[in-house]
Amino acid sequence: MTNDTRSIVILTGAGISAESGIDTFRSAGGLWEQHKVEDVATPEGFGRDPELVLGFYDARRAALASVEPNAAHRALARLASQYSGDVLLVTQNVDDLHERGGSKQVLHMHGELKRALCQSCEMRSAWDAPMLGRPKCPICQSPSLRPDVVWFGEMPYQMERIYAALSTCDLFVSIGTSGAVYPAAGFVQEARGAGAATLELNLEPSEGSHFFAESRHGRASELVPAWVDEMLAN
Ligand code: BV8
Repeated sequence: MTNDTRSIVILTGAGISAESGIDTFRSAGGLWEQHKVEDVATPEGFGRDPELVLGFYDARRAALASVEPNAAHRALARLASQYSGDVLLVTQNVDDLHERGGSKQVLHMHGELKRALCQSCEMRSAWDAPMLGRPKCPICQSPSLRPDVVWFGEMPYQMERIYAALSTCDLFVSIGTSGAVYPAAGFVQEARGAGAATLELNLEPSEGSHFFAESRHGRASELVPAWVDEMLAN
């Protein structure tokens, strides 16, 4: 890597998909207002009432067909394809809007609505249909599918790869997340501790705003394209 290229780690949250029409978790009327977290996003909740949880994720998966990526998703795809340095896009989101916005490599640390995890063979597969009605696992045929989504108390995916990138990146950018959930909320401290510059792009100051060297507040569909233009102009 030449001196002027930089490695960037980007973390996105529900706020980047808000203008596409996907509810965030903590805004008024958001996902968690309609359901208690412990009922729909924990293994215990799934054990207590699997139909409630399968229905909750079926509805969110089906809703993907009626939303589109927005300018923020598209701008991040443009950055990754045109930027001279490395760009690692990590998302907490389980929607597919980064991919549909043109991003080629997306690290879904909390899994994806359009993937299924089989509790019998523990294999993961692409999945776009309802899970209510207990469809068969495409690999082992047992009716034991659950959403391939990381619930509270479960280990997020690819954490070693994320921490390795945070320890060497020059810039960490957090977009559209409240900084309420760990370990994602701790990434800014990891990056800062390793000497990276840190930037928050969010509608309002997040819970971790004070950890960022710079914060810009506004809508992602405006802030992100403007930031990408800046990065590509340099
Ligand atoms: C784990 C997938 C360990 C499911 C999700 C104390 C310290 C450290 C940890 C803990 C702790 N107490 C408890 C824990 C553990 C827990 C945790 O952090 N709890 C919190 C509540 C304190 N964490 C976990 O359990 C994690 N696992 O720690 O494992 C372990 C160790 C060993 C072995 C096994 C395990 C797993 C957490 C993952 C949970 N899954 N999602 C699903 O999607 O249904 S969490 C979910 O909420 C999201 O994925 C995301 O991660 C999180 C936060 O949501 P956001 O994306 O930030 O959305 P939010 O609505 O909160 O905010 C939106 C933001 O956007 C706002 O700031 C808003 O202002 C902004 N915005 C809105 N509109 C716009 C906008 N910005 C720009 N433009 C706009 N238009």
